[in-house]
Amino acid sequence: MQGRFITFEGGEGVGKSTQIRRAAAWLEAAGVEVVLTREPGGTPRAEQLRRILLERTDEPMPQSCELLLMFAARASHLANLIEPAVARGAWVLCDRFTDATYAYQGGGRGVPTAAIDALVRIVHPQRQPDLTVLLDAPIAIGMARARVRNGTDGPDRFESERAEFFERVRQGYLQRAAQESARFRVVDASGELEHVAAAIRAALQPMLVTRSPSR
Ligand code: Z5A
Repeated sequence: MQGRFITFEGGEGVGKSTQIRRAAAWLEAAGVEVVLTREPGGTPRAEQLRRILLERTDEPMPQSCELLLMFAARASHLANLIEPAVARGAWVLCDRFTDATYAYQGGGRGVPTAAIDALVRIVHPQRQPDLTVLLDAPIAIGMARARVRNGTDGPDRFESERAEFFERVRQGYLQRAAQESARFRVVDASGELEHVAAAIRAALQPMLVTRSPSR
């Protein structure tokens, strides 16, 4: 089978992790080899970098440090997990990828798009997702869901940001989706879990129909 690289994106607590697991189970039931992964993270080294990126410490993290660590984790993830899996014909479902950098570091923090473009040219000039599912909902919904999920665990470094930050992130994602509309499917994530899952299956279905055996 032809390998695929499918990314799931969206703001804080919107339901990506929940929905990506459901999508994986649905594709596996259809006979697809699925590799489920996430960013930042996905391999031992990239997970170490994730811990550094998310932990709250007294040492402020400069924007450039955050940006470069995201791409350092991504480089390791691509080389050691994503590329080999796609090459052997698996469908890689990834919870966040470079669109998150454009939305969070670009839209949220104000890093110039040209700087992110430059790192894309270094780290994955040839690799783009085949499909990106953007789960979109008003930020109040995602933040409320994240609060319920976190329970007594405190927020991580990103979750501690203010509402205006997440609004800029949301707009950053919607702008990316408008610019690259052939690759994106924007799914309204504000509804019930099963409703959202059905919309995601509808977005994936055409790829399942057109998948071709590899030689
Ligand atoms: N980040 C970045 O800045 N730049 C980058 O390049 C990358 C990442 C790759 C970690 O990501 C942080 O890294 C992230 C951006 C930054 N920070 N933030 N914010 P993450 O993906 O691990 O963190 P996250 O955004 O907080 O996502 P999450 O914790 O994985 O949330 P989620 O996956 O979108 O939601 P969930 O865990 O599936 O669902 C949350 C709760 O809502 C849970 O209890 C569900 O049962 C419930 N839920 C889900 N769907 C529904 C519906 N439809 N109705 C009701 N309840 C629901």
